[in-house]
Amino acid sequence: MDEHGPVKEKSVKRSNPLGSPEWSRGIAAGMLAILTAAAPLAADEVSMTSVKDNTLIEDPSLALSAGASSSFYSGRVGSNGGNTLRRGVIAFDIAGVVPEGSTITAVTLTLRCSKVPSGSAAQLIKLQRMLADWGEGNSVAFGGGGAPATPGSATWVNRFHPTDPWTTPGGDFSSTVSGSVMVGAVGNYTFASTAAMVADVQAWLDDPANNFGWAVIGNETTPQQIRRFDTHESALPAWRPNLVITFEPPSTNPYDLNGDGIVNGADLAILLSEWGEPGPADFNGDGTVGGADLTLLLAAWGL
Ligand SMILES: [Ca+2]
Ligand SMILES: [Ca+2]
Ligand SMILES: [Ca+2]
Repeated sequence: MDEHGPVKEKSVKRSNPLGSPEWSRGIAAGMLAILTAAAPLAADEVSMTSVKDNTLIEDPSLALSAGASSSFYSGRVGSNGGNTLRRGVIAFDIAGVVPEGSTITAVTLTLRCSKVPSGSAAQLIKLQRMLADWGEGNSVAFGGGGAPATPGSATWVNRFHPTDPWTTPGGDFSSTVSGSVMVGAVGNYTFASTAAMVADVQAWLDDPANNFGWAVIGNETTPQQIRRFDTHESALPAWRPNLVITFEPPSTNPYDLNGDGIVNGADLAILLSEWGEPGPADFNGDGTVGGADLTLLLAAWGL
């Protein structure tokens, strides 16, 4: 296309095969309308278990934890435990697994319920995004009562025992419920993907420093409706929490100017908007966007 060789800016404009910039944009808009049904993007899927999980234990000592246990609890215990609350906390290393710049399209979380109080009907279990960091520590408890908190463990009052308190005892988490599932008998339960869960995971990918995971909240009103779930310390890998993420990886095609996974009218519109000027569409690096760059983009059309 660039058979005219090096040209001055004025000549570049004259060589624009699509006419004036205004007319070009009109063509681009028309092409956009025609080409909106782009080829589907390739989706990838990864699964991972939690990197940390723990139980926040409401108790008089306020210094109990269970970060290294094979279970966490959600709900209110019975009178033997003083009718106190338990809240699960769970986090995943998203940025270590999903490529930076990806677009998350679906998220499901499967937890295995391992114990149910006798006579308890199915209970709603909710995910709510944690707003502050917290520690797993090394406390091992063999029941819902917890064990003395080791340094760095999350407790009811501290994010990291014994020095860093939550803003609100019981944990700092969003009031928005990102996802939920009814949990009845022992078995696997999957939180179906929601827009809020997708938004949470996208935010954790884009800003790992603010990835604190979810609180797993059970029935906090009625005692003895509590649920026990397996953690990543569970002996059986199949019982560990399993987060499945579907995502579109970032485009590696330089002609895909808007990064949506395909070269089409939207990218042409960007190129035309930069016509005669420097810009990302200056594919051949000669300083301005022109006919040679248009040829390169058209050669990559649909890819
Ligand atoms: Ca744990
Ligand atoms: Ca594109
Ligand atoms: Ca160029």
